[in-house]
Amino acid sequence: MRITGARVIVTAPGGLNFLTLRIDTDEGIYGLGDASLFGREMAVKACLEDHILPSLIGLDPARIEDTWQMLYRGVYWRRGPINMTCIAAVDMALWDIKGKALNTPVWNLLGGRCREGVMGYGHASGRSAAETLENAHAAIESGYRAVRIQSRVPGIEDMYGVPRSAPGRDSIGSPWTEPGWSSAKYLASTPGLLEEARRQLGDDIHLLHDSHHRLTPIEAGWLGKALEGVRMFWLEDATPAENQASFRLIRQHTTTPLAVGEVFNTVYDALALITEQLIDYIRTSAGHAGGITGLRKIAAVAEPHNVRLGCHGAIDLSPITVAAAAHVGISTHNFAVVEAQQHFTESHEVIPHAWTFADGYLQPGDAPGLGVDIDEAEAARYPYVHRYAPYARLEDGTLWNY
Ligand code: KDG
Ligand code: MG
Repeated sequence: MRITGARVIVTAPGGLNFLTLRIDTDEGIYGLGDASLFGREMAVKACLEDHILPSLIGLDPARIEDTWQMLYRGVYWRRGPINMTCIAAVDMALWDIKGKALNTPVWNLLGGRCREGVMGYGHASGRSAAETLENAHAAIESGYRAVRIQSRVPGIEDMYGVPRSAPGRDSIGSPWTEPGWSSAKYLASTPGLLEEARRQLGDDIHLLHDSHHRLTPIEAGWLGKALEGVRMFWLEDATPAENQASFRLIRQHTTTPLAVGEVFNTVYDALALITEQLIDYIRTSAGHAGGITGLRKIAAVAEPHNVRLGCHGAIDLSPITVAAAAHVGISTHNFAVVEAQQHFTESHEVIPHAWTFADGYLQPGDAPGLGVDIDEAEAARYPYVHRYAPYARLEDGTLWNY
């Protein structure tokens, strides 16, 4: 079999941009991969179209590892979100082709099932603690066993992870600003929120929380310590991790489990975090960390260090990345959980899939390959939109981590 063509399909169902790579072969089998990268979509498209896709024509699609290494080692410029998202898309499409060619789901090629389902965590958020907890009860009633709890901090109008003050306000067109971040206010209210969540939701529900890079390492240590009585499943992205040593400081101060890595692209971004056991969960997704092959390399390093995978799965990652997480998750021993934020209805219509999510668990399905497709007529109904994450600023106007 040979690769005969490859192209990128851009669509924004529900207003979120998805880039889908389709690789065609001379045997009529095609594979799909997710190349979505929120806020930098067109850079990925250009990198694929101008630099990567021409080099794939004529290659044997069965040589997944060799192609991965060609695109990683072979190009001299390694790592980085744009490059690794491109590699991810190619890699997923090649696994999809291999599964279809062998008429078996990708999870079967990865070693077969090692669990009955992949636990997914839902989101519960609100502009008050009461609203957040009401939504958490609803998430549990809908079947979730694990829930991420985020509530607006009193005194901060707009912040990550909670409904906005003015629903019409959006990040379409140009970046917008979320002013007034205060770590002091956040630290004053967050332990109480999670204590109340534990009290109301009981001991059987896994509780998660995302600090979204807002804290300094010592503040993160304080928060982790304050949350110890809650027995969190994890505290996510407590501080930025470019400097992996930051997590040594947090670890010295708390036994609250730590998760990080949705912005990481390779195992090297997390090597010290994993080998020194500074974290408990690595959050890299197939979509942003070199595909199924990239994720497997991370899982292999993490396993002997008791670090488990807890993949990023926000709705700006397409249902194809969810499929990859389902196939890796069902077949990888140290896979713990996947973020299972529910996609818009339009996203499911544009990218139909064999995976299902019910009673808190993701199932990859039995379709050959990744079990995903793209309806190009539907996709064409949702043209690309310029869209960005907001800029966070402190109360004095200083730019802060988003
Ligand atoms: O594009 C960035 C989002 O996917 C990210 O901000 C969401 O932090 C996030 C999460 O945990 O889902
Ligand atoms: Mg996050």
